[in-house]
Amino acid sequence: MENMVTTGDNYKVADLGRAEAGRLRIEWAESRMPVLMHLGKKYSDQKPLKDQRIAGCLHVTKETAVLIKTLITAGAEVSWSGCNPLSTNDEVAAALAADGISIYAWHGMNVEEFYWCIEKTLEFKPTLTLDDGADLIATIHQKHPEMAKNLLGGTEETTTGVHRLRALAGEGKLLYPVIAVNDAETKWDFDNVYGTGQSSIDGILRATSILFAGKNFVVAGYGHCGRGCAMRAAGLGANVIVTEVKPTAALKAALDGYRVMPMDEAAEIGDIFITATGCKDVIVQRHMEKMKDGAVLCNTGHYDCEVNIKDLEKIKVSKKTIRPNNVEFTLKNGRKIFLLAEGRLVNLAAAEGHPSEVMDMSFANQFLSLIHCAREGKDLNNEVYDIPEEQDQEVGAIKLSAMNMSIDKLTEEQEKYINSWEFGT
Ligand code: 9W4
Repeated sequence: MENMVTTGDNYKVADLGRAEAGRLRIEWAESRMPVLMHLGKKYSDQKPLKDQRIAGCLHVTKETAVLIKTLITAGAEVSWSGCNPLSTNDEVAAALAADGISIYAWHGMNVEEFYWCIEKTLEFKPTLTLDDGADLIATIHQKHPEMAKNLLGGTEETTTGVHRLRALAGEGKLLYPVIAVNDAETKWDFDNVYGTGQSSIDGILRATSILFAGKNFVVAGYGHCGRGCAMRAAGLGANVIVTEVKPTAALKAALDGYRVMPMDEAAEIGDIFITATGCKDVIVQRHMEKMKDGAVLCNTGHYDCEVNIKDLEKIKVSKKTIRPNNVEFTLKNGRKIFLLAEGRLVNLAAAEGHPSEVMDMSFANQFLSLIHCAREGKDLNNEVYDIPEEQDQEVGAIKLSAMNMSIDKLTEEQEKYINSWEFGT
């Protein structure tokens, strides 16, 4: 189907008429993102991003809109594209375009259109870049290397993007400095546990509205995402079972109070299954055939291959969609299994991803890193830099203060004690 789009001088979005609804979404996110709002206020006079042109390639969501507006408050000009054709919220994109912000993003665009949008954002010759997945930086390196001379620095939001950039830097081919926002403690440690944890449960509830209390909730994989899901499901009264392949991870699950067993055993007793491993074929035919009638399957790991959907298709006699993101498979053995969000990430497809409060910290790191590049970029090398510890602690401190919580401070004597080799036991 041909995409319906509205085009202007500096934007291309699905439908400008949806701007008002987008404004309400953005307003809501603003009320939940105190760190960014604080930083915006702090830098609104000083305008450390004055004369900076930022090209961004990042999911067009209500939270990203708050980041964009904060960058503008700090003096920047921006031009934006979405980093995933399915993650753009068309209402939010319309609100940004209606406010005169340069944005090229609409839900469901094809690959050609995706790269066209990136090219459009490069037309205004950026001095800084912001990436999620490194597609913007890759485009600059492959198609417009001459632009690097104007670029003071860039930032990268995700693990995958940071991997790509470290590989580029490893070959000595990175053309300008980049800061790995992903590796900030206030990003990855909170996104994965609290963000994915809550939003995955949210996705399951939106797609099913089932009661968690008293159910056997099986989590495959006890990394940060698995731990977040287990913690929140337990909070709702579910009996959590963890399956693992790594002894130390399994041990952590056991000592956190959960039952640990192989998937072959868990398959027989689970009511709800969620995969969070990053690996494929975690739930396959032999597991599905053992499952109880009414079992719910979903995934919050990397891809849609953790639950082997081909196997489920193979052993079904019929299937029907019973509500959004919930498909009932009737198996040859007469039992029914419910697959959520087609095995894709249930927290993104059936819910809204990380809550705004969590994105607040990731995006505060983006904001501060771009200011750092604007100020220091000329003196940085063409390397991938980590977020400095002080920045992590600054973001954490602002968040705590917004939550009305104070903490203790080391005395000089305590400081000396913990930093000295002289005091032994
Ligand atoms: N969103 C996404 C991706 C695929 C996808 C077919 C209907 C990631 C991080 C943030 O990837 C993201 N596929 C969908 S919906 C959908 C959504 N389908 C597939 O069937 C639905 C994505 C970062 N983030 C948050 O987590 C919260 N605010 C943010 O900015 C956003 C989106």
